[in-house]
Amino acid sequence: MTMYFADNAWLPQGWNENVRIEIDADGRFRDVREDLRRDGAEYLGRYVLPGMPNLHSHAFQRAMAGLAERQTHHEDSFWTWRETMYAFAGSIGPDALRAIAAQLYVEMLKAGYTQVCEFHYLHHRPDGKPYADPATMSLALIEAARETGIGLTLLPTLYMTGGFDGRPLSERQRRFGFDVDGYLRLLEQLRKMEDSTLCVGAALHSLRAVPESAMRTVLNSGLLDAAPIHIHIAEQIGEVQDCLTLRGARPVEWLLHHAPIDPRWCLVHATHMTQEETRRLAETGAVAGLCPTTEANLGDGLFPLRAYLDAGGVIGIGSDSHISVSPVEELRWLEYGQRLATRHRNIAVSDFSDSVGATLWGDALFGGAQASGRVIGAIEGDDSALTGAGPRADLLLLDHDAPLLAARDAGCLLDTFLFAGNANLVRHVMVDGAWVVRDFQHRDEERIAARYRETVMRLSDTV
Ligand code: NGQ
Ligand code: ZN
Repeated sequence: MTMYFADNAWLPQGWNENVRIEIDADGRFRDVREDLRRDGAEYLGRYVLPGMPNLHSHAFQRAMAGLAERQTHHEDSFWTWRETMYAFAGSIGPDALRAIAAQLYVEMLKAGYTQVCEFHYLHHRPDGKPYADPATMSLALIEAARETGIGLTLLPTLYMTGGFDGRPLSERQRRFGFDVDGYLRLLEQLRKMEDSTLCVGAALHSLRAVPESAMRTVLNSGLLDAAPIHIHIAEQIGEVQDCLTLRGARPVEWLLHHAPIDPRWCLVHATHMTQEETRRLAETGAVAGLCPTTEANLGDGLFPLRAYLDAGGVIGIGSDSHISVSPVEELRWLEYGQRLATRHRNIAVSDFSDSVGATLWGDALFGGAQASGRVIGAIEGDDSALTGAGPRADLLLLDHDAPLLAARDAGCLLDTFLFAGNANLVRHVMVDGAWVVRDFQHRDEERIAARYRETVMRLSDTV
């Protein structure tokens, strides 16, 4: 049992002063109370925040950041980027995946993400044949997460067709493909590995890649019960048009009609929605998984944030293609996109807070935790003293020595952090009760970076 003390901590109702945080030997919050004296507790610092969940990641794509920013066609688009991405994906085996993911997870932790949802579809060998153990690539991600200490929500992804018309997978897509039975066996195998830092959910790659009957079989399999279910949806206009043509409805509209959308679901992107879809999605309590830096990078479009928040919608953030790995940048882009489009300021505020930074950080914590499964996303005590299992102790400390944060009280701290924090302000990070980042350094960053360098050097020889 360790007792910590912070001058200010972000508790479920917002900032509180003089907070004592008790963490038990199992890495769980036991008791959290404000307005107390330090009384011999270990001093944490001035500003303690819950760790941020990253609700959408394709880890392997981190190693191609910067390799798709040159014109390949007169009208480069999401679809031409996807060809570059597929070519790159073809070079990644289990060792490379582990090395890339571990480096990425170190960067995530240093930026303040303490949980990552891996939307994982790189299942088989590049030629499409399964590995001897069909979970080989999933296991590489689990190992990478364990090495770095980040919490992982693994979302093995069902991918079956190359488009709404049910066409077979292209050659480059073949390694993503599973039939439903094989997929359910993989889920079952991985579910057995769950522990305090590993949660296994499920993902349907997209309506393009999963036929309706397969979707039903997975949803009715009884394997998912309370597990999170993620799906890519309505990211591109082309997808909306194809869905209208072949299924007679827009993607979000179709999904709301044909699947039991509820708070277990995370709809990734949900960029292109009518007002009606926006309101109806918000009413389900599902999470809209927003990935603003990737959506900007790929030219996707802008999510209808104000209308969705007005309807009570839940949001979270993901770094997706990892063109950027920073919750600060995701949330800043989310707000700036809206400002540029509407020519107004201070869009993401709520009845609870007029601060954009506090609203966005708080909303993304809540929705990110919901999309991650069993993570709480809050610093709070164990109400159920009977179970003895409080929320997992994940937190981060901002660098209170940074000149930028001088003369900032809690009221404008998150606004300063999100809008002006370009140099990283995340100084220490704890996951599951253990320090993984201390004074801006991850506990194993040199070894992991050396292995990453070697790996990508080798890849660049082969691609
Ligand atoms: C993915 N990424 O699965 O990695 C997708 C591209 C697709 C994003 N949508 C492939 N950002 O959607 O078909
Ligand atoms: Zn994605």
